[in-house]
Amino acid sequence: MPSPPFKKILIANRGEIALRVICACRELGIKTVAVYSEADRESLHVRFADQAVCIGPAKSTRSYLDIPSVISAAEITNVDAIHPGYGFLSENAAFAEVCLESGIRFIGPRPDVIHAMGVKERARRLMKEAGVPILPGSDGVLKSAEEALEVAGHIGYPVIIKASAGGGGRGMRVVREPADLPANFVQAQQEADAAFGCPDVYLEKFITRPRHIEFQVLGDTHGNVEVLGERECTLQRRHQKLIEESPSPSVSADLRSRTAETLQTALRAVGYSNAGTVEFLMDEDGSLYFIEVNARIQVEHPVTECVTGVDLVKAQIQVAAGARLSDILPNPITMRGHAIECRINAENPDTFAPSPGRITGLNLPGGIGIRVDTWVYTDCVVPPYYDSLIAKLIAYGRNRGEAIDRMNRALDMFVVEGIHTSIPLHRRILATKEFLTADFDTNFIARFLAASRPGKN
Ligand code: MV4
Repeated sequence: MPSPPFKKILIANRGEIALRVICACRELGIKTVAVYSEADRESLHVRFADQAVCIGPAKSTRSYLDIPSVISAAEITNVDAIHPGYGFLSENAAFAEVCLESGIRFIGPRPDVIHAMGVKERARRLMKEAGVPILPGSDGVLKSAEEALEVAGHIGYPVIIKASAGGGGRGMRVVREPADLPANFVQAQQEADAAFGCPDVYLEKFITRPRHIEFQVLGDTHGNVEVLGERECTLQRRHQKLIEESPSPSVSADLRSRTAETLQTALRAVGYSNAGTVEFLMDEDGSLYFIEVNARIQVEHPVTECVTGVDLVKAQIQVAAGARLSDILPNPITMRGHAIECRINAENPDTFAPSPGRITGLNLPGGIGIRVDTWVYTDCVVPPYYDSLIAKLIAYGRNRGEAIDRMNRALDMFVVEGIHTSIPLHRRILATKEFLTADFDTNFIARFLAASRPGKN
């Protein structure tokens, strides 16, 4: 093996993504340090890391989100780099800055780029300047309700007001007529200030029945950016994705290559390095419009790995250590086959209430075309303090039909006893004609649940 890019990496996360990073490190010959809260003492990421440091109590603000605790653990164990995973500190520019100041490589974009992408209105302007299509809307932050009325009058209703510091569906308000705009504008500002400590809001044309499509990007520290196709992430409930796939059934080869080319130029211009995701909405005409950039590895990255053959986490580590994309990626990057991911959550499939507790029986499916990224095992305890994701079930095949067949049989053979999971919900969704024909928009899950509620049907 060539000499490893780093000697030792700390993983500032928990759950399946912490294990996913450990897998990449082991293949690269890199030692690992796990950090864990008191609730995660028995976790597999603790067991499979070379070293582990307890960084605080169960509550994440006092453990996984506590910057001084994470940095202390990194200094005590003398790591070269920190992988933040997703969530927690992954898009915290101040954390990335502290890492660098402490002489620890942060496995992600530069702090200034993380910060720029986190200011949604600024990311929107940057992408527009770089030639990426955006929705009609305000040119930056709205200064007053009067300005909001003028812009909305110009572009036409409905419009959506978004918090510049928001993202992922937080801090948004749909306005359907001018009479409702002034009050919503003020409330949106107040909510944004309360939630994010910043009252800035901007406005866009509201797409009523969008599809959510995101492009995977990867940049190195030498100014090169590559695009690794897209993912279809339309199937969500309350901004929580349920099922993702790659390629998107609604993106043509032509739209894919044109979008990839535009993104490559745009992200080079902003100096983007490491893994990232560029989110778009697709309107009913099939046009894509930029909405935001996520400056991290995402939960659903495995579907891209399945169809491109690229280990994205390994690539993140390699580019953070200074590798050139031309030395680590296939040329050209191609997409082959089809992959689908079901997020298996510890929750009641009818009420969506969290279902923490002990897993008393477990069978993980396997076999050809199946990948399971998980952190659970028989007799483990799912704590109530964190997100409810217990496993990602990924099925891939030569085409979408084969991937669906494999997903169905893997869901049937996936057994979790002792807690409730979303497995039954996935089986119902996969049986719909809308899923089979990929004829859906972001409102589909809500419509499906309303139509199939117990009592109805
Ligand atoms: C929108 C929109 C319609 N029009 N923007 C939600 C998540 C955040 N990233 C952006 N979101 C939306 N932005 C305009 N101009 C509808 C949504 C939206 C949504 C987007 C993707 C997936 C699911 C969604 C559910 C509700 C609303």
